[in-house]
Amino acid sequence: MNNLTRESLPEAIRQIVHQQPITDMHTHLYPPEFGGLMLRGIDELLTYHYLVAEVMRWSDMSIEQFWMLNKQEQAEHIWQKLFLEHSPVSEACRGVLTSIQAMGMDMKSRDLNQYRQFCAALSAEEHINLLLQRSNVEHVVMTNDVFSTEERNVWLSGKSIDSRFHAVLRLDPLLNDYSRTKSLLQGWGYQVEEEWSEISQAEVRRFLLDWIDRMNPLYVAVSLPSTFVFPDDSDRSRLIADCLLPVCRERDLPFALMIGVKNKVHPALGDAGYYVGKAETGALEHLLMRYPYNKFFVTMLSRENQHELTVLARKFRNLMVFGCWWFLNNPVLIGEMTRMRLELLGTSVIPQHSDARVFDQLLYKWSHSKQIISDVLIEKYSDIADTGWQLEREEIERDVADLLHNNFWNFLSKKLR
Ligand code: RAT
Ligand code: ZN
Repeated sequence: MNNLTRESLPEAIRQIVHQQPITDMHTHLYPPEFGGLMLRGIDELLTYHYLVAEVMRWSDMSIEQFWMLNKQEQAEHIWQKLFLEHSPVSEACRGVLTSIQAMGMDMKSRDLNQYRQFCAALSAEEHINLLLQRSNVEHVVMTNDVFSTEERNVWLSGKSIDSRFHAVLRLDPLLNDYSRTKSLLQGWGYQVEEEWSEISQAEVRRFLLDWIDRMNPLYVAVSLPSTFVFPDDSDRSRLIADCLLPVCRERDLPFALMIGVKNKVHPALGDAGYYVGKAETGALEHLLMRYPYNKFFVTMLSRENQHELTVLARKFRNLMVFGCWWFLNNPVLIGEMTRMRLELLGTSVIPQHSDARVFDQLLYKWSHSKQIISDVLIEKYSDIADTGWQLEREEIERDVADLLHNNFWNFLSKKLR
């Protein structure tokens, strides 16, 4: 055993966190096999929807005019407004700078064309390999929307997929818009009826099982509005109770619930137009209590829900809390949430996921979060060292591996009975 002194602790923790390979359990990244769905490079970084929302606060053009620009022009507009005319202090802006810096580009030049040339000189495979290696991300968990024609066609083509990438069956259109999705299912040969009948149930289950067999997902996921209730007299509740939960249990797949979105309060902004709402945790309590043999990954979007969610995880071992999602992925909130989770749950959480959409974002999303996770760990280990508890390097390495890697994989294989 390798004892750590109070003095050597900060440096040792930073090193351990830095060296720990990551399983990124929720991203929107795709390997090159998915063609145009794979995003990389400076123009994609700058047109990230988090920055589209920010640029409209300064922009003198309307959002409609902005969407008429091509990608490079949009990127230039964002660079001009958010980086040159104002200092890029927001988290999403800072992220672009961290990513540029981490790729070894010249920070002084502020020249987009130079950054473009750097990316263009790399093949997609070279670029991805470099980014995965520099961010120390070992496993990338995707978000796979089988209701998108582009994505569905890749799966139907039967292409084999880079083994560092793992599928997730994402079901928002099924659970949030069943009246429209029904006709898609019918068109694909599933005999769902207008009524919620035994036949409809069996056919939705058949659809789910077919896609599980095809994609081999690590879990099934949905993003839910802040108004989510369960059970109730809705298509969504019927689908969850009669199809999702039985299928997940049969295949031993966790069901990931991402709760708290307010649908497009400003639709013209596209992906940037969503908002956040505080949810009731009653639905979750019911699911955890009533379905003890199903496993649930849960993240919530509202800061106000974080305490309830963390306390709930103290009651149910079939709940794994994960990530600081979307509007919570800011240093001040990551720090607060990570500290609270460690204080209430010890290391039995998954503190972060990247939600990256553009490969280069892995560099900043993880380096920024690792810095905060390290700070919180230094504080927590120092507190226990103050009691006289001996800190062993190997034990801290074990804990950090749990947080950034093993808790995810162990939860997948966890047997609940
Ligand atoms: O954070 C985001 O990129 C959001 O737009 C959403 O994609 C969210 O993460 C989700 O998975 O629904
Ligand atoms: Zn996401």
